[in-house]
Amino acid sequence: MTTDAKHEALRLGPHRLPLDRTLVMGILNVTPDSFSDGGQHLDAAVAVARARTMVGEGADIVDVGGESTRPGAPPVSAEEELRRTLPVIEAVAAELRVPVSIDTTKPEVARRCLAAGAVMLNDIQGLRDPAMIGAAADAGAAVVIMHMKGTPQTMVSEAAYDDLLAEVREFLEQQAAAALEAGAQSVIVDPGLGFAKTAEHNLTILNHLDVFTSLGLPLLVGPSRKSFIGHLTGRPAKDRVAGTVAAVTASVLGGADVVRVHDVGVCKQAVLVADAIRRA
Ligand code: HH2
Repeated sequence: MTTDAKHEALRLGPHRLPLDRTLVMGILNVTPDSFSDGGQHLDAAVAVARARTMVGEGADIVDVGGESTRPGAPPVSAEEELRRTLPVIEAVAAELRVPVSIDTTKPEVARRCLAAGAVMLNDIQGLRDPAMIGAAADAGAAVVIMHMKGTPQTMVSEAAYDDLLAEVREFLEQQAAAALEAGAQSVIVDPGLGFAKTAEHNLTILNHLDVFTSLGLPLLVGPSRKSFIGHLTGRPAKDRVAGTVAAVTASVLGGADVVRVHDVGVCKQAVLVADAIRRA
């Protein structure tokens, strides 16, 4: 893959999002046990209302997830994940003008959600399952390739690297090449803050985002409310908004094209300012 390929816009099904500014992806967890907002949007009507609010606050993409990926989270069946996410995806895609993303590692969930109106596949396993590449390519969807090692059950013990930045970059480069070859529409890479990473690893990544922008692909960064912010501030997950704003600002200044956040309103403000500084 070339390291200086141009990416002027994300193509997500019928949507085209120009990348002349940093985009905000709003997180919509339809789960009982997500680490910071579990149980808040389990009811489909509540979830759709939350999506409406996020779009009103400036979300460019809504990312729907039906399985928590926090360390040690119990796996959920495809059936249960679909029961949680499908009605929300159908309703949000029908009502709101923004592209909808499905955050899943399961090909069956990916295929059904992409058929129901999602136009982006966000895979925290980085398309390690080849069937995920097929699901995205067949649907003409965009994909987010995130780096992690192991699974949410094992990842804490796998947070060890000989060369963190080089290893994460190499994984993203390989997986992106496979996805592009298979015909995925837009391919976005994400170093996976908090996934098989210590607090120090996350800070190193945030301070060296140029290692990933040099891949020449759109870059997504997801620091929102994560434990490295708690590690630095001593604050619980629900009280990490200011720390998240700092990490979002660093992400934008470091070259992120998309930031994935829970607190869309405040983060949008930070993105608008940081983005203007970056491009001044
Ligand atoms: N982080 C989480 C989930 N999905 N996807 C991408 N691409 N990047 C991320 O950093 C990322 C992600 C974890 O956050 P959250 O969805 O709030 O928590 P949970 O997995 O507990 O639902």
